[in-house]
Amino acid sequence: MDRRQLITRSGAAFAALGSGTAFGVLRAFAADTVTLPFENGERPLVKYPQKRPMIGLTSRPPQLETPFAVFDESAITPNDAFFVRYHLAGIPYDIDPDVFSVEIKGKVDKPIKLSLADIKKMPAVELVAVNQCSGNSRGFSEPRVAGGQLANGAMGNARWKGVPLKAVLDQAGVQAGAKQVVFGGMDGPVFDKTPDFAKALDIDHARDGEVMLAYAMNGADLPLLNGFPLRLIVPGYYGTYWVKHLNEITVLDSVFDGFWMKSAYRIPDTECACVEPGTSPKATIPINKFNVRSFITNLSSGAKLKAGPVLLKGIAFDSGKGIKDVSVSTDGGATWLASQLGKDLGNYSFREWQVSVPLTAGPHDIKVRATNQAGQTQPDKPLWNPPGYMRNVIETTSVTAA
Ligand SMILES: Nc1nc2c(c(=O)[nH]1)N[C@H]1C(S)=C(S)[C@@H](COP(=O)(O)O)O[C@H]1N2
Ligand SMILES: [Mo]
Repeated sequence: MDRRQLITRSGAAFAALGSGTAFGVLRAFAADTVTLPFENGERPLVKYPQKRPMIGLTSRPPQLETPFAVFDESAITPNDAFFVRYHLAGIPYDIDPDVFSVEIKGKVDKPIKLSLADIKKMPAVELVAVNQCSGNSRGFSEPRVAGGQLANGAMGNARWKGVPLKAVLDQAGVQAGAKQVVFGGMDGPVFDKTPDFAKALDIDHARDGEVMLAYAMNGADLPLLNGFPLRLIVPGYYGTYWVKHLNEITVLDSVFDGFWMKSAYRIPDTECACVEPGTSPKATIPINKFNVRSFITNLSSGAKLKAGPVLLKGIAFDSGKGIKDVSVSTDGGATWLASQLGKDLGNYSFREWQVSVPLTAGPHDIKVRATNQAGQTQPDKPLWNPPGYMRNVIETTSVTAA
């Protein structure tokens, strides 16, 4: 099968998703369910083209969470297990990569349209980086908040290949006075009145050489549901900026005031991006960089273990300062033991860690806490904000050894 046939085929599979019957059949295959550890946490395991069974949050549009066990398999999240987040139901299921182009316009000397082939001819760059949804772990918010009730699977780490956004902007020639760059994708609203999804970055950020237009992920084309054939990669920033099916780049001489910047994806304008639980912030700013997080991946709460040495392993990440230390506690946080960090895949990547701890007989609250090169770490108590963004409390895994 050549590439064209393959695309057409997967296009057909996706087109079928749009029709009631085929969709019903697919749903009927979702025999298995999982229960996430919060109220109303029952979820079907659903199967989409190019994906293994994933935790289904919504079906129109598809929103899929990665089963957490995947994070124990490797520091790189496989394409078929990478989470999926969409806002609008009009997803471009049938994209022809030979016809696709991205337009660069607005405050530029020379508006241009680049085909995928044009982009692939440019010098390529590669970067391993975590993509995490702002609302990852939102389901644990207390008091509970509106929005997708996600556990910890709305994140993933991949090796992205593409071209620097800067190189593309330079081709068009950004004019003096440019303030922001707006990114639009091919998906859109269907019947709903929700405004089209568009995100903006400040011009200096857009030209930092790190923000990238990616056409490949872990050595393969992007899966359709992860933005085929081209998406934005904004290292260290929440996934909301990582616009998929990217076909419009507009340079503005003003601050973009679209709904998804002005009204949505905003955090309290406070040091912790948090407010007193249940209250509203006085002022808000657009969500931006990741805070520090760490997880144990090889044990889950409720596990029964043999007393004696137990190997703990997991992952940590931050916004790109780099992980300096990951420590664990087996006594609920009274004492901490440093772990050994695994292979360094770059500052924007998941960093693996592991450590053997002696577990005495009885119950243990095992905690993990990461610190980055800037000295930033994780809070003991969850920080709260109304949209349930940026959860990064020190995670606790409760096990019993006998
Ligand atoms: N075109 C488009 N791009 C998008 C979105 C979207 O709805 N449409 N959602 C954003 C959000 S909020 C997240 S968290 C990431 C998720 O990327 P993924 O679906 O590849 O995991 O895509 C971002 N890019
Ligand atoms: Mo997101």
